[in-house]
Amino acid sequence: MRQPVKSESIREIVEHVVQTTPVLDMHTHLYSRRFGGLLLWGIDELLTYHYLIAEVLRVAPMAPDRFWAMGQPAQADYVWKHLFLERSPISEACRGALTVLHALGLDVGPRDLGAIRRHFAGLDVDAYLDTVFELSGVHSVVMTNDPFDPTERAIWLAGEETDPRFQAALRIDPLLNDWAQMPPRLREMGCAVSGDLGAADLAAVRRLLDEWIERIEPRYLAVSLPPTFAFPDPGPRGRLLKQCVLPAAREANIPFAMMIGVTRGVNPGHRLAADGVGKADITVLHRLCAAYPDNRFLVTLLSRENQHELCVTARKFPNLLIFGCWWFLNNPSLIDEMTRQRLELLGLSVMPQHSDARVLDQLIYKWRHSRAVLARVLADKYVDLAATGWQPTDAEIRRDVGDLLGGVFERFCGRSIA
Ligand code: HDL
Ligand code: ZN
Repeated sequence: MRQPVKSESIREIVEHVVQTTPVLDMHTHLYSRRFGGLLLWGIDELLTYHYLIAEVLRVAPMAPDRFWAMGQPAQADYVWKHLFLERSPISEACRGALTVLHALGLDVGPRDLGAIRRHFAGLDVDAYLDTVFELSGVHSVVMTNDPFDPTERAIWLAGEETDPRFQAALRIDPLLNDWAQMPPRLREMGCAVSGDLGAADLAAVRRLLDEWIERIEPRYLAVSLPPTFAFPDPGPRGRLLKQCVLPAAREANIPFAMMIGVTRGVNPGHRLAADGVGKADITVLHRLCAAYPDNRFLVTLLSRENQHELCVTARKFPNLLIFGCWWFLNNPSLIDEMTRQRLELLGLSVMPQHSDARVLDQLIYKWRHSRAVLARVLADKYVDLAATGWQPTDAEIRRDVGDLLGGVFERFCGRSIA
């Protein structure tokens, strides 16, 4: 007769496995070293993360334009003063910066930003890159690659990716969200379009997508979309999706990732921190997943109010994989709520989290904070399981956690996992 495993030991096993299983981080804004200055890292980038800029502009007396007119070190000083010294840094984004510093072995007790800056000034970025991947337990990240950005485009055209820790994703927001501005930008890329989106334009855009899929070998195509996203849609977005994007993804055998619910620029003066959130129409996913059964869709929705219906929709469509606690949802209270809901409705056929890291160092805090919540939720579920007499073995827990931290994504993308 197998001895029942005590719930405490289940919790210990789950905690250890979640903390030590390497992660594939399926959506970030990080760049490998070949992208030079596009890779952001260090204390001043951490402190001027747009999440913190939104928070400091709420509490400090400076007008946004004056804030933006300051240099980055002065902006970081301002954030440190108003969000860390003059009030306790208890928000998730503030705590995150401190988690990074603590993990690096720095004593934040003295609250000495000068000493922290001197530590970072002495770092070699290549060695620091290795340190961050090691401390965060991430084995590889998927970048957000924008071929419509001339700076990034030039780097892709100059050579190949050599760091296997960085995988590509082909991000096509300008194409789908700003067609009116695209013809001159496309012509600069050798994609001769008139703008009328007739057959010739659509064929040219399709060729461009195929060209960039071949060049960067993306894990998926991706776009962020407003809450008002509709499909079918007689406008440019609907026609480009139907005639170019979905066929290109299908023939390249890669998923299409839709990140829906962002209202861009609700307060333009906040610039990168200007975006808001809105509830999307879940029936769009019903129609897309049903109409394109040979396409695979990765979806994350930005509104908390969309989450339950998104789980139910995923139960209906095996070609839909939901992922992450995106942006304004990437907070312990909401990660807990969403992860419980997902495991209860979808079992292990979900990707609970991505980091969305924009600054390299953030991998450390975003994954430490998320692993803590995931371990707690998963342990509860295994304890519930054990109460039925079904004792989860160590090997089963390792298998499951490996799936949740990358394996499910790998299989969904059609790649066997090693
Ligand atoms: O569109 C996106 O991929 C978002 O993640 C935005 O980049 C956003 O600014 C962000 O960084 N959220 O975490
Ligand atoms: Zn993102």
